Amino acid sequence: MLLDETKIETLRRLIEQSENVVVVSHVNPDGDALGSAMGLRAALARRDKNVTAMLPSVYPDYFGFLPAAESILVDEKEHDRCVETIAKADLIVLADLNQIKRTDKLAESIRQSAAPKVLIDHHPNPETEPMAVVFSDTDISSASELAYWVVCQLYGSDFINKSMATCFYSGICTDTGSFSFSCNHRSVYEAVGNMVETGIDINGIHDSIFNVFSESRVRFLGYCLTDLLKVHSDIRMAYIAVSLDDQKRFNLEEGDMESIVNYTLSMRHIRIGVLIKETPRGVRMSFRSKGEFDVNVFAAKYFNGGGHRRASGATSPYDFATTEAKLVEHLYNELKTNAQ
Ligand SMILES: [Mn+2]
Repeated sequence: MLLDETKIETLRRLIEQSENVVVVSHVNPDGDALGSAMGLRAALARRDKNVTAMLPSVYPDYFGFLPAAESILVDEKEHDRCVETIAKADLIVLADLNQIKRTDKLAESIRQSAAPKVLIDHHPNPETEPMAVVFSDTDISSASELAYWVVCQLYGSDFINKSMATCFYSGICTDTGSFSFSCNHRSVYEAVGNMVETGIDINGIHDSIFNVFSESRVRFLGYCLTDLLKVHSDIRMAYIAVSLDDQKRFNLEEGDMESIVNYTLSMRHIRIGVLIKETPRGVRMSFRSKGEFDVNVFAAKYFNGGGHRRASGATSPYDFATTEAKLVEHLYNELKTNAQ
């Protein structure tokens, strides 16, 4: 993959002129948030930068296997330290996010900082105004893949070591659902092919990310599918709504619900799947589509959400019960003309 050489040269100069770099990703970080941020962190560290990886909120425990994961600064745990680190930064790299507001409570410090800002992302409508350089590609598998290609073009593929590749690969395999969507491009396999040559442990990475459930998490899945799953075959939609009480009953941990929405799409006739999750900070929604229905447009129109065409999310403006009712009502309104 060849990126715009002018942008690469600008980024190269910004990196060479900088000393203290902050790499930050989005709130409720997923594998791609961690993979892209930590891979870039490793690359900048190898360029002898004083680099700090930062996240607005805690990440799932099982990503602790990523190289240098223990060094990540988490804003919801150490807000003052994060603010101080941003204030000292002379370069800020934003990975896997399209809008600064996705850094939640870090957004204000980031906006106030005079440091040049670099965006590396694959979501639609990137915020360009305060950025010195923007690398944005909505067709690419993941921010991690894009970050990989940026580093490759900056310093050559030999510069990529096992630590960087472990991070980038983790982001790619999570954001593509283990290479089942958003990966219909040669570039992602080329990138992975190069990463394999650094000696990464593909088997081990998949084990660390996907085979990490507790017994109660597996039983919770059974409960979701047996008791909570609602199927609306006439509009080819299915959803699961999980209350806080349900989560307490099964002792769920951070990240335990990430992949549950995907089960809704595993039914042959279902085209749209939704997970509604009650949290102490509001009602979270995850949308998935395997048809022509753009869930990011729907999420934005009715629930202040956004994301990708086939995978998007929102924090609902309504309470738990109302969110469920509104979801069904709005989907019927949008889809009734196509109902079969
Ligand atoms: Mn991503």
